[in-house]
Amino acid sequence: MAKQGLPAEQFSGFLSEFCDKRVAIATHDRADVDGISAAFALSKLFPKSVICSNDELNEGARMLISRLEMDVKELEDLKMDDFSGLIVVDTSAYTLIPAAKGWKILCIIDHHRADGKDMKAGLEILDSSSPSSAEIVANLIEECGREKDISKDVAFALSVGIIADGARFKSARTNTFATLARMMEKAGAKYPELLTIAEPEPDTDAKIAMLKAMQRIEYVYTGGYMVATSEVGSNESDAASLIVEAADVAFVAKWKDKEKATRISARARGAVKIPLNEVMGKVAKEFGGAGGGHAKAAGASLPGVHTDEALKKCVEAFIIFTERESKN
Ligand SMILES: [Mn+2]
Repeated sequence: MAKQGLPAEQFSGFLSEFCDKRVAIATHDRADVDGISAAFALSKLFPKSVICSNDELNEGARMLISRLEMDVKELEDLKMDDFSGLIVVDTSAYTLIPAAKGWKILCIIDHHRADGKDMKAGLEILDSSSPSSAEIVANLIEECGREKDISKDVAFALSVGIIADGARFKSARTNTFATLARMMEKAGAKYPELLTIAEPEPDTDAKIAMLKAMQRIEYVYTGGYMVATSEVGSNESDAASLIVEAADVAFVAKWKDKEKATRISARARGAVKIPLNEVMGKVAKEFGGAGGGHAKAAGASLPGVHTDEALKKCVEAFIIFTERESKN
């Protein structure tokens, strides 16, 4: 049953109930620094906890884990019966963390929009106005009076998470800067140092993927927006972020041979009024896939659909939204 009260009060109650218990703390597959830093910070409040992720990590997450010598296990390798349950951070959708199926979900902390949400927990702290899960977790720990548990390392991790997930502060609010300043102070770290992990140098393959994405761009001007599409073999989200520096909206597709599905990464500039998470949700629904995310950064996984058809559908769905928007 959903608990009443302010998030920090609810979380305090949750802490006193579970701090002695063995809990697993997991983030989504293809973990990023936001998810990993939030899980790492929470793990300090639950001394018997285990941090989990699958081994497909992004580069920043890999760097953060090794720098702070985190012990990260595969959720699949844990014996469910040894634990009281699972805390999930930075997602609330089983499609992004399939290994969570069957687990008792004790708590969800997430900043994604609720479209793709199909997980339920006794305690759910969801704030889609927060640019990162790291910001939510930093504030929760402070508000429950557990600041002492924000060690130098935890503050370092949370700083990196806040910097990494906010699209270079495009989605920041006053609290983002205030929280980041407090965390950086505690971490004693300089911004350039944090940035090397928050935005790691792309490797050669990533650079090639991004350049190829630019060569393959097609674009259409519709509903007042410049909409670009492209296709890559990897780094689709990096490519989408890059393309949207010039276009208003970018849809970048990648065919995933293993899953026999097209993965779409969608990005929009700040002024775009169409929420891409809804566009992705609509496209995913048509193909029986999963889609969602944020208004300006969203994604979808479309089983059995080839990249060109998937991209065509993304643009069509986007146009439908612009037509609706112009009627309002
Ligand atoms: Mn996040």
